[in-house]
Amino acid sequence: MPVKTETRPTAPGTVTPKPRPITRPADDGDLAILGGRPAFGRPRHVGAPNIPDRETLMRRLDAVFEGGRLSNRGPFVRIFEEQVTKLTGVKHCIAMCNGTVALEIGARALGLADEVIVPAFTFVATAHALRWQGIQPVFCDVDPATHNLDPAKVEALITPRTTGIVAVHLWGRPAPVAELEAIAERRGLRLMFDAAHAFGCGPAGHMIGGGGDLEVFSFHATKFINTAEGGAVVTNDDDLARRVRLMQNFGFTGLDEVSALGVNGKMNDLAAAVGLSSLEHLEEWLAVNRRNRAAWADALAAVPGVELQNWGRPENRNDQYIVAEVDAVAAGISRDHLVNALRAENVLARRYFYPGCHNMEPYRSQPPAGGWNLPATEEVCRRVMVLPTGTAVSRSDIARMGRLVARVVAKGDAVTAALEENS
Ligand code: T4K
Repeated sequence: MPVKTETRPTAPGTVTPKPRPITRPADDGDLAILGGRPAFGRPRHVGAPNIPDRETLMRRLDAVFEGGRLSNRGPFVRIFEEQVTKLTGVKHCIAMCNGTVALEIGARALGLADEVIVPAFTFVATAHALRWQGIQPVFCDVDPATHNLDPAKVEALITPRTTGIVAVHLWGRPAPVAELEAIAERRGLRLMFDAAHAFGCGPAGHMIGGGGDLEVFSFHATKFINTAEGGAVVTNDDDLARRVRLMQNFGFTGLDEVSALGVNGKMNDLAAAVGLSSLEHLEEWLAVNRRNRAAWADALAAVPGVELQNWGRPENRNDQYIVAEVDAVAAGISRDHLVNALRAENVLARRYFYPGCHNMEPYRSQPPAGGWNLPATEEVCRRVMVLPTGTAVSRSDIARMGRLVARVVAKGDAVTAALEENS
């Protein structure tokens, strides 16, 4: 095979990669996809939960049961909310049962209706939270360098029916907050940030959370700070906070008094106990995320066509996702074949957020006249591969997984032939 060099065009904000020859890794046995044994006996996941110190957690759970207050804003939920406001520097935090319901309530409290501009390159919950209440998501393209909404393309989609913008801080890297706030203000639109990935981005007191009208965190098990299931709305707007809290608790304003339409979006106290115990590890787990990212950067440095997404100032990111882009030409293997070969080794890489919300139902069946125009989203959907990280993954695991990526790439033709023969 000829020596390949990196030929990928660079996007603004990325460092120009140097051409580099393929280095052939030592071959230790056949790849699983070629008939060998899987390299890992136990799967390595993208979203394996970080588990807080169990003794402290068990003491908190005991206290919940002893106190007999399991839900309806018990003491642990209140402390959790306080801690989130302190860390983020945002005035109000309303803890929720999950991020999706938090987005739904946030959208409703903001009065979003008709059309709302949203990226298609996100977890489908961002779009579903709108559509669930009859709002039409209008999918906007992303910046291929950052994977976040492209403000210039947002402007072009605004119509008289547009009521708001929902931006996502994808992968735990800030979206262009100031630019989007300027557009929202100029055009009289509401602005909500889906910050499901973005807890702990930035230093304490200046963390992501105070952008737009409100922001929404997820504390799902797969997030690096988790409450098993959970989420939160954070906002600096007193009136909005009051409305969100009302909506989250059936609209109750007194024991027997309901003064607004509401649902049940409450976080329970067992979840908050998990959250508080997780928050005690915040700095430690951020350090693990950064350590793992550095280990992945080393492990992939010599692999042609597999590039770690490197956008954003390191101190502003939480690095909870390890996102690589695969250039099929430079790598000599497609992203999908690479992912499948790794999965056969029990390295459970993911294609998040393939194929893009616009290619999922109900959006796929109801494109606008002329179809969706999302070339950067399509391209990113073809290239992205998310790799295992978190406290369940060690540095030596990453070195081994990196060698596996290199071996799959080095055997790209054989792996492709094997996968295509079996399809
Ligand atoms: N907005 C954005 C941008 C989001 O990414 C999300 C959620 C939301 C909104 C909505 O927030 P929530 O309502 O979920 O709070 C997972 C998560 O379920 C989802 O929370 C997350 N984003 C999304 C990116 O990832 P799946 O369908 O990929 O989950 P699943 O079951 O395949 O799990 C992922 C990996 O984690 C697997 O390899 C297994 C492993 N895992 C998972 C769980 C739950 C574990 O090892 N242990 C576990 O307990 O969606």
